[in-house]
Amino acid sequence: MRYIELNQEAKWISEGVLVLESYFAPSEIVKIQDDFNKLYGDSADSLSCYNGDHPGSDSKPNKQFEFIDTLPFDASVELNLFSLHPKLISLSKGLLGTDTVLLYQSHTWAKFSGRADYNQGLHCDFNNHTLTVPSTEGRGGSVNYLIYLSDVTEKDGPFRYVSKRDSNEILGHRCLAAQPKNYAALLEKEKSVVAPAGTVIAYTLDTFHRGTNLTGANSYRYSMSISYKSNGNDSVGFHVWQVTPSRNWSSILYNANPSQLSCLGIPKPGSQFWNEITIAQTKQRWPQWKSDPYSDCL
Ligand SMILES: O=C(O)CCC(=O)C(=O)O
Ligand SMILES: [Fe+2]
Repeated sequence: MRYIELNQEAKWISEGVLVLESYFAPSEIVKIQDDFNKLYGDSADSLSCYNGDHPGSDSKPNKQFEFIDTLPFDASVELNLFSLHPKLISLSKGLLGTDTVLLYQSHTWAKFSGRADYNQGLHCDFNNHTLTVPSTEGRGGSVNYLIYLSDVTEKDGPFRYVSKRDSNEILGHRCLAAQPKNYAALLEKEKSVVAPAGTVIAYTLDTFHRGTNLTGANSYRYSMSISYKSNGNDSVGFHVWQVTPSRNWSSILYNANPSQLSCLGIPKPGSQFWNEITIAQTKQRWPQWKSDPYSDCL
């Protein structure tokens, strides 16, 4: 089955970035935006929490990561299922070129003008996704998404990137860090993603990109950072979902379908893992989990 168009596939492989403008229609994100409003408001003044650390990271607290939350969210079922949206799963299958994909990162992120310095240097996102380096094989086995959940103009801190074609030309093939001598040339090639809410930016772990400052007087930017990988790609990871069993996983467990649950590592119906014992005990743990598709395959 083909999940993405051939021209999208070619662009993804040659450029390392695919921008899908308005991939989610306004009606598909209205509830998500409502949740962002409840979680973060449209100005940092309404918020009191200060976390300031990139979840899962050992870097020093950094204010640009202040308003980040990790799945599962203290929010609606819709937001909790958004990173498992069937359209995102099939896009991931297309980009990764495989039928079995895993969700390995899911964050909400709100930024507010004047609240922090969101300007980043051009970088590749691999050092907190793998202990080695991005794979050179085929499509690299993982995809990062930045999904805009508010309209992003040039004043709202747009994501900027340099296509792999351009960075390869400037830095040489497969360079993962720019040097002062070629940084200006790289910056000259960067493209800004000015796009409406619902836009999906897919990028590889070896693509140069950066966050930028919000320069509007009262700007805010809502986004989600989501990553998928091919099943079996053990060298890449970010969250270990089961490390937070006391958080509210039930809205996901009770509402996601088997295909969505499989992206969290829950074996699909028909898998050897499932038998009368494992189904009954999983049902005890999650009483409203819909076990029929699993029992039907025994
Ligand atoms: O938020 C953005 O536009 C990009 C952020 C980013 O690249 C990062 O934090 O690694
Ligand atoms: Fe990044």
